[in-house]
Amino acid sequence: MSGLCQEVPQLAKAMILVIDVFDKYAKKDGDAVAGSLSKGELSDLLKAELGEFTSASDKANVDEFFNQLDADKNGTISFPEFMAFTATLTMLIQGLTHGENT
Ligand SMILES: [Ca+2]
Repeated sequence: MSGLCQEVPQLAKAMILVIDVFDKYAKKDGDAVAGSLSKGELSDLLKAELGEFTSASDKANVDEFFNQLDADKNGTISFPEFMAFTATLTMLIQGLTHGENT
C-alpha cells in the first residue's frame, strides 16, 4: 500500500458502491429505524438501480417483495437484509450469465 496514485481494488470498490447505494436510499425519508429502507425507498432503489434486472420494480410486486426481504418483519429493510438480497440476486445473475451446470 504505497504510491500517490493508489487505486482502490475492484472488489473493494464494488463493496463500497453497494454501501453507498443503500445509504443513498436509506436516508431519503425520516426513518423510524435509522439506516434502513422503507417500502417507498426500496421501490425507488429497485427502479433506479436495478431496472430490468428484477421484475420487483413492478409496482404490483413491491409489496410481496418487501415482505420477503424483511426477514425480521419489523417493517423496514436493514443493511443485512439488503445484503442477503444483493448476494442472492448476484448469484442468480451469475448463474444466468455463466450457465448453471458447472
Ligand atoms: Ca427488517
